[in-house]
Amino acid sequence: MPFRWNPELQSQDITPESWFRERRRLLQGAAVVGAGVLLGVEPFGEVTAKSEPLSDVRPGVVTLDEAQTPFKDATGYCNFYELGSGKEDPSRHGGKLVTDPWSVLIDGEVARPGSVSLEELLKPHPLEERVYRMRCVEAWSMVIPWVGFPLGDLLKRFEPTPKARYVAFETLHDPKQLPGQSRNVLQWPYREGLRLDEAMHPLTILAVGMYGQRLPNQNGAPLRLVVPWKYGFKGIKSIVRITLTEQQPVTSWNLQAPEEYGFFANVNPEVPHPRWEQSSERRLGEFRRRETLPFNGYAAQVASLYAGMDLARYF
Ligand SMILES: Nc1nc2c(c(=O)[nH]1)N[C@H]1C(S)=C(S)[C@@H](COP(=O)(O)O)O[C@H]1N2
Ligand SMILES: [Mo]
Repeated sequence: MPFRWNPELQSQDITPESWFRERRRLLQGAAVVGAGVLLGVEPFGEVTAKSEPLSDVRPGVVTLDEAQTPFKDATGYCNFYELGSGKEDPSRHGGKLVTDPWSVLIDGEVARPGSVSLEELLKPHPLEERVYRMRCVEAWSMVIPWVGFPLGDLLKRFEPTPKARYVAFETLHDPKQLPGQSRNVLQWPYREGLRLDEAMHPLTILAVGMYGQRLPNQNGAPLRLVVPWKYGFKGIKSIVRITLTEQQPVTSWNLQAPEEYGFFANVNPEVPHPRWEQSSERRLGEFRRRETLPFNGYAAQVASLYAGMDLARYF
């Protein structure tokens, strides 16, 4: 699947030095804004996010000219139902999740299936920073500097067979580490899926970090999916299994409420959720509402994947 970066997405000529300076500035800024959280709407409890800096992260080719969401908001206001259904639960209850050692099973329609330690899985993939606009189906949005690498690069290593048409993902299932799994809010493990061309798209990444640090548990440590043109629930956290399939896989939210959450879940201001509009959103830390953009602002890069499809039907 050949792909050329849209020139609009190319980052400016930027030296590593200036980039590191810029990042330090942003991180300091985030700390200051975090202290001023009274201005925001969400009341935050104690946010637990140990700082574990990642080294050898290069500036990515995709960036965004919008203010980054303060670190404290991005790590304190989360959805991770395995750690509770309140937005502050994941940051409070993530402490039992053991992310080292970690391994991922790659199976299904691949020539080289197997269970791989996280280290082995990451080894061939240089880490880069990608600043993405994120949009939750609940109509809040964020701008996050992820650290990760293209999912497609990983899939190619395991050699999808000609039968592979979809990719299915699963989160760890262990109620001792993920206490929310002792309640039947969803059918566990959390499951998500992509069509193979969506999975191979260069904007689709696996993230291991954010804000230059390892992912906090509440954000899906040690490995989570990020697909910036889709609603946040597609971004499955704490992945232990990646399966290439011939048939469209079952996904947790679609199973739970098929009229509300489709398989595709592309951000679409014209298709309301049955219980609320999707035409606008509120950025965490702001009061005003912003207009929601088709494909979350990534239409130039991804709309062609859906050419000819009725997006109101395949929502
Ligand atoms: N395993 C798992 N992954 C998940 C979820 C979840 O409950 N469990 N919530 C999803 C939803 S609804 C959103 S909006 C994003 C939130 O990611 P963040 O908390 O890092 O912002 O994670 C997604 N991934
Ligand atoms: Mo979400």
